[in-house]
Amino acid sequence: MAKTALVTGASSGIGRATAVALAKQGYRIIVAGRRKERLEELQQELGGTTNVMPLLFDVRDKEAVQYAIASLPAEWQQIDVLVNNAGNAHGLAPIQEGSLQDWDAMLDINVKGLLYVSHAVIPLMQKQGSGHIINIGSIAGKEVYANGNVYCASKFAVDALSKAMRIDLIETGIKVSEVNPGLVETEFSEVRFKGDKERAAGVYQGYQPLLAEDIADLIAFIVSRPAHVNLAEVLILPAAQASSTVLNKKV
Ligand code: NDP
Ligand code: 8X3
Repeated sequence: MAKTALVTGASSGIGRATAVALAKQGYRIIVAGRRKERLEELQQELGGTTNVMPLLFDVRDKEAVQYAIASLPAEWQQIDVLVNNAGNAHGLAPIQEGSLQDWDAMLDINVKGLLYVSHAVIPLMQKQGSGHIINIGSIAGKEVYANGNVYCASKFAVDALSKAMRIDLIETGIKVSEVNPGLVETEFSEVRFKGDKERAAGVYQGYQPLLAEDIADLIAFIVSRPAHVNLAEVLILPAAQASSTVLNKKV
């Protein structure tokens, strides 16, 4: 039977590209997100390649997460790969000017959402004695930058949780990897700047940012290693980026 991957945040950016890359590797894919039409469109697109199951839930809603995973047909409950990708930055402001709503969104989605999905999927992986969890962290979880405060904190939490999961799950047969991208051109900045497309586009001008497909290729590589190998943590940057704040931008 084909292996199954569950990708959260599959309606856009890195998650969408990851679903496509894993489908090409022969995985059946559970594509999760809130935007139904986007997920159904992806299901159509991949229909000729593999079986795709759209799964609608908001990762902030623990009951909805639990219910969605529990209601999967039995043959889809053997989840071999979980890509904990759903997440975003909301706002970019000094801590003294931060919005409580933005802070709640980032901590609830990026940290608690990742925990809720993991809590629902880990027992299924434990039952089968194998699995691979890929958490999408960020360079923002390695280095804090000006005005990044709570987004950075949420990604530092993903870093801590990835290390902690690797330790706690060591005897279960479940591998845990963490992928930490630098600047990737997706809808990320549009969400961060609340729909301001011009400001968002400016983030990626003057250099070649990473593409969502670059991260997807890496994830496909990580899950295709032999059983005894775990690429535990990878930092992946555009060639023009040296750190969170050092960017060779020609504008
Ligand atoms: P996008 O905005 O393109 O995609 C974000 C995805 O997350 C969407 O599919 C969205 O789906 C989903 N999502 C957001 N909120 C929720 C929610 N409450 N419940 C369920 N799903 C949700 O951004 P990226 O692809 O860039 O981001 C993916 C991950 O990569 C994030 O964790 C981000 O922090 C991380 N990252 C991004 C970088 C970048 O430069 N772009 C760099 C480093 C890390 P929907 O709206 O349909 O629910
Ligand atoms: C996304 C990359 O540098 O915008 O995590 O925080 S950055």
